[in-house]
Amino acid sequence: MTDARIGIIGAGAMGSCHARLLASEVAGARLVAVADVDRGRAAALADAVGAPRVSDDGRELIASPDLDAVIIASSPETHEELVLACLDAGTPVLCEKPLAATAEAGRRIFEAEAATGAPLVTLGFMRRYDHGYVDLKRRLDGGEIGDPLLVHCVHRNADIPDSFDQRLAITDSVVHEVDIVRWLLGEEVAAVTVIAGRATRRAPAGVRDPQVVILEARSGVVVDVESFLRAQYGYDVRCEVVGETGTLALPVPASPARGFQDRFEQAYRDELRAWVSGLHDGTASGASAWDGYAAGAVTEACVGSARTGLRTEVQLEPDPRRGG
Ligand code: ISE
Repeated sequence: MTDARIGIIGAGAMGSCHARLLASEVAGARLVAVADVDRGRAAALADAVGAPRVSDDGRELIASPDLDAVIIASSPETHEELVLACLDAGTPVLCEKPLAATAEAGRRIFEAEAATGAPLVTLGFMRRYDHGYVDLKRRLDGGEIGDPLLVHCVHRNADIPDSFDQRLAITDSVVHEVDIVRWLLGEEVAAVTVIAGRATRRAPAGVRDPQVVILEARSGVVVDVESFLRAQYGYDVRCEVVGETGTLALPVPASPARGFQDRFEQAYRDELRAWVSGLHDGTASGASAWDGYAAGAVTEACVGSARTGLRTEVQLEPDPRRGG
């Protein structure tokens, strides 16, 4: 196959990150169109990376005949409609998280994809490509510490925009731990509890910052996630798995990263490379539509628990591919 022709919807931070990586660091793909509701922003990005076409309408981009695949990096409430349009067109799509605004919408996408008979949807959970996490999973799966018992996670951002609300704190940020823990442990989350204590003076109005999210996996493994959105000193992501006979942890860098694009640049690049290579050989890699739906069901339970203060069970439909 010649270069896969890619269109990007959303010319904000993540759309630009993907566009730049595609243009300079990913072989086998060519960016041919950029769409954004703000046409000027789409044009500026298209210009910067040499993409020939610009649109202010994501659906128009998906309908164009000269595309092999689409990246969706527009705002979360647009994801369901756009992913479904890609599925209608039979076009592979890499969608930034969340898969959809609600778990129910995620389920609809999963079902629509199953009806096409092809794994067309990939979710942008880039941490699955981070060398530290990949190594941790390899060693865990290799039995190095026996069965996992506990997982301790830390997810600190130096800062987040004032527009962040309590829901986004979970669905935009903690969702990464939800996915990576499901992936590391190879099992679903059964119940969650969200606890907020003393808030930083800098917490945006209405946001519980920092907070601790407890995830209980079906096997009984307990995961604690510290989410701190305005930690100020830098971007810091940690993970330690405690097993029967030892522990495994992500390497801790000598100094904290500036932000997530800096910390996870290698992961974003490898995620795109794997996706593009899958476009060529017809295989799927990375997080699937099911993973997007399952993560959405867990974050929905977290948002509920943060509101009620109660331990909340995750409402996840049985996975038809595994019978449960
Ligand atoms: C952002 O959207 C991300 O995906 C980052 O990885 C995360 O650290 C940040 O909290 C989110 O807002």
